[in-house]
Amino acid sequence: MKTRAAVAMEAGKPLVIEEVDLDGPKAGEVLVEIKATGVCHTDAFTLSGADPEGLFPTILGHEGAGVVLEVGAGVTSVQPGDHVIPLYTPECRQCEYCLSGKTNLCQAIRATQGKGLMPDGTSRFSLNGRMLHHYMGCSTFANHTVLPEISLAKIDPDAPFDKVCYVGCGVTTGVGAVLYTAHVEPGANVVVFGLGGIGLNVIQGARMVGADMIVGVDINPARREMAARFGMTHFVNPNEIDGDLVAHLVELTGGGADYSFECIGNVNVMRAALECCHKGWGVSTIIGVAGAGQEISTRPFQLVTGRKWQGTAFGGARGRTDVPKIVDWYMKGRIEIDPLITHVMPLERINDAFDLMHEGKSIRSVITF
Ligand code: NAD
Ligand code: DAO
Ligand code: ZN
Repeated sequence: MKTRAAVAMEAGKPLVIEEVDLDGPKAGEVLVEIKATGVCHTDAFTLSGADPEGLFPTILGHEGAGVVLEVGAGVTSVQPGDHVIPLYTPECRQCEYCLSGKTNLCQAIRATQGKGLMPDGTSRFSLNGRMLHHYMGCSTFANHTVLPEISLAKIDPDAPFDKVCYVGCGVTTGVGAVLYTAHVEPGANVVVFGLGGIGLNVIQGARMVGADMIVGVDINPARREMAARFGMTHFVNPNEIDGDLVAHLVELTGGGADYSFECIGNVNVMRAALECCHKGWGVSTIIGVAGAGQEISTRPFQLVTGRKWQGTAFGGARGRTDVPKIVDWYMKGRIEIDPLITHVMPLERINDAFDLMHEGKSIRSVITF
């Protein structure tokens, strides 16, 4: 079939809207009509050429929602008409990683997904006879895409596509980091570095579990209002305080954070996030993705004295199990999404969504088909 897609022909160039060819689903695969997709920093990171694993030409996008149109042989967990969210972290429920119960990093299709291919080692997309790579196993910047069955979460059919597409990455990453990775408990004090599309979801996750003090740290004062709406109790702009940021945060929290989250991708901030944690028990979770080749450092005594450093991918969420629950939380009003979607536009304007992101003017832009 033919479908409309925004194609990244090469790094550093704007996306081009094309009618591309899409082969139907093979065994274990599903054809999905994408109804809406968010535009995330990770798409921009890959498009910029800074992603060492970036492959071109490709169809980017990993934060979508849509409807199942057709299933390949052997598919049992979804059927035509089901509403779904594509998962860049699949959940096969059979691999060593899934069965461990200790991680959400299913490895069932890791090797081929990392090469921009379907599990059989081929691509379903092409343009004028030239193969196009899949992206993060999703390629949601296309009106139609093909995914493995294990990469689809079936969701409430009443959930609005143009809102819950954000659960495909940002919401789950932020809220999940609080619930599934850090296991923040009621009454805890929490410090969140970076109040963008991820950090604001960490804030609302912390509010949802009943955290006491929720401190937001950002150099952009414009982020203060939205963060307060999502549950932030104290705001710190590193450019407006006297002296050392870590000392300031330790004093503000009465000894240090029980939990801190780095939601920027800055290795210097990652260090501050660890070191503002409480001696003896503070846990710092890295969410931000740092540039290729960058390294983190601290004095080992920070760890010897009881602080813990960890990271999280997709908020530690097991996609097929947890994503439908997060959509239900939205439908029941336990979490908010609508105010975070600051811009909605058609596929033809997708390059504007990247511009708004780079200018810091959007939290999330959503493309509707
Ligand atoms: P964003 O640009 O929307 O937000 C970043 C925020 O950090 C902005 O508000 C900015 O003003 C602030 N900031 C920048 N430098 C700062 C500094 N030195 N001190 C304090 N604040 C500073 O980005 P986002 O979409 O929220 O993504 C955040 C990070 O999370 C990115 O690195 C992204 O790649 C990563 N990410 C990780 C996962 C995962 O699974 N681990 C998933 C999605 C995104
Ligand atoms: O299993 O080795 C692996 C890779 C898992 C990739 C997880 C993605 C990490 C977060 C990147 C940003 C996502 C938008
Ligand atoms: Zn698995």
